[in-house]
Amino acid sequence: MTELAAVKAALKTQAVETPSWAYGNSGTRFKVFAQAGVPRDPREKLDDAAKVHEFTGVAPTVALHIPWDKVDDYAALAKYAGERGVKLGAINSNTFQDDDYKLGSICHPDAAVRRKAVDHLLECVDIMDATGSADLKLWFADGTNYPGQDDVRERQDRLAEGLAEVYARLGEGQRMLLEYKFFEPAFYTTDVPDWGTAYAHCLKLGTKAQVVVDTGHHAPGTNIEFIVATLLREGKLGGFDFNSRFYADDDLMVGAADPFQLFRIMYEVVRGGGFGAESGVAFMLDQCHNIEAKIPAIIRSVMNVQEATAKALLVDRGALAAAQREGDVLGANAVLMDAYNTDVRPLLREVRGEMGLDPEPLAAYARSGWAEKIVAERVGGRQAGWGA
Ligand code: LRH
Ligand code: MN
Ligand code: MN
Repeated sequence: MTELAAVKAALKTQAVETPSWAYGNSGTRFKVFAQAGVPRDPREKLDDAAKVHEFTGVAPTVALHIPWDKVDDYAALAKYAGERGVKLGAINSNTFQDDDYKLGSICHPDAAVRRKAVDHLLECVDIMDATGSADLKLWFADGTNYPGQDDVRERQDRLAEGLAEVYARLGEGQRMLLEYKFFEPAFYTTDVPDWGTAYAHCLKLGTKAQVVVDTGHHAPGTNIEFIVATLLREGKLGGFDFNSRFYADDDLMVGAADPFQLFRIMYEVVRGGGFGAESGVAFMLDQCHNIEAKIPAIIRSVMNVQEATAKALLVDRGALAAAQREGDVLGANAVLMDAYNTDVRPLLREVRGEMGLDPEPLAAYARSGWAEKIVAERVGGRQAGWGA
């Protein structure tokens, strides 16, 4: 195989998971601008996700958020997805929207609230059994707002205890992916604020516990690709929640704010053996499309990930290693920048053609009439999450 053929073959195996909540209405705490035609239930979210996969060919799974995607029969929901050519992916837990969670969930000072939170996580594993999902994605809004509010160390003990109970419930082939976030909604301490804390808990738990890097969950200026390289080296990178940010957890389209950062991350992924199904690294989007059309925005996001991946795969690793060995600072940098500055759009058009797809997913989606159909048929779309 020529090198280009190998790059194309790798791109055809790419899988980007889209989040059910990105298909619903969303907004800021100031206003949700409702869009016509948004899904009214989990099945309609899957219908839309199936369209993203149909036109991109690389978005075969859909993440659920419980209880936002609560249904009576999860096996039936998985079957419904399969009939549309997609599968259910990670099950995302939700321990942040009940009044009981004001002081936290799994780290709450009251054992009864901790019990409720852990029971929810166990229920999520039951759902994984029914859907065939491999990953339980955990994000905790737990933290404190004021110094002295709670015992920070004890909160870590409570976290470890709750996680251990859920870990013990995981079945064969199931994993727990722990997401960190440096602040929000808590403003003084957060119980899982960074990759180090997540890593320490996952290391204690065992091989089925891994860390998720949500690209929007770091302080400005954080070198995310270094974190990626380190976690991969330690065998603890479970996956990504991709999105982009200018300020905080903006949840904008991945690759929109800083495509160069996305490239640098994907280069470390490729370099560290994190690309490809056997690596176990899950590539998921975690975004909200507050003002832009949702399905095209998700298609665009998937394409942005593809472009960054193609550039990362095009890095001349041999030339880079040689320049690095020689201490050729500018030469090494130039090898990386050459790949980044390559226009990979023609290559991706070819890849899509070879996959039997339209080379231009956005144009093909626009021509398909799906947007008009859902606006006509779906009246009363709901907000992502709360009540959806
Ligand atoms: C938290 C988060 C987490 C949630 C999702 C809706 O900010 O990134 O992944 O589950 O947003
Ligand atoms: Mn996330
Ligand atoms: Mn987030």
